[in-house]
Amino acid sequence: MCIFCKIVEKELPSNTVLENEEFMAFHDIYPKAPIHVLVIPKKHVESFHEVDSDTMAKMTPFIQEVARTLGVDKTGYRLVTNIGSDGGQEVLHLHFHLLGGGKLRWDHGHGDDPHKAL
Ligand code: DGP
Repeated sequence: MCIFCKIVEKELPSNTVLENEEFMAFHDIYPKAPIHVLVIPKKHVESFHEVDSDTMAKMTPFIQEVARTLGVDKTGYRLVTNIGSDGGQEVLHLHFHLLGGGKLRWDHGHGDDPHKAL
């Protein structure tokens, strides 16, 4: 069972923000922003590339509700999902990183050179 499935099953603890029958949102253990929450479907889906459109259609309002719960819906936030090896995905269970709590940097320190992203 993957680490996020264990969180869903409460075999591992998590600092949960919001949960319903199908989705869960909890604070990232290694936050990269003042607010860094992971939003996942409870059923195991490896990544965004495998998710079906019905799940995504239901996940969208859930993520919006998470943003409202965190109080970032008016100020803004960033939603990121890493996919596969080149995308930097470490946990192979679909998750959206919801980042916020202040004005986030976007240049990642590499200015205008796209190759410096590698
Ligand atoms: P990614 O690299 O996109 O697969 O991001 C995985 C994230 O999951 C990373 O930011 C750290 C977080 N993470 C890993 N293990 C745990 C855990 O056991 N609990 C929580 N809350 N977050 C975890």
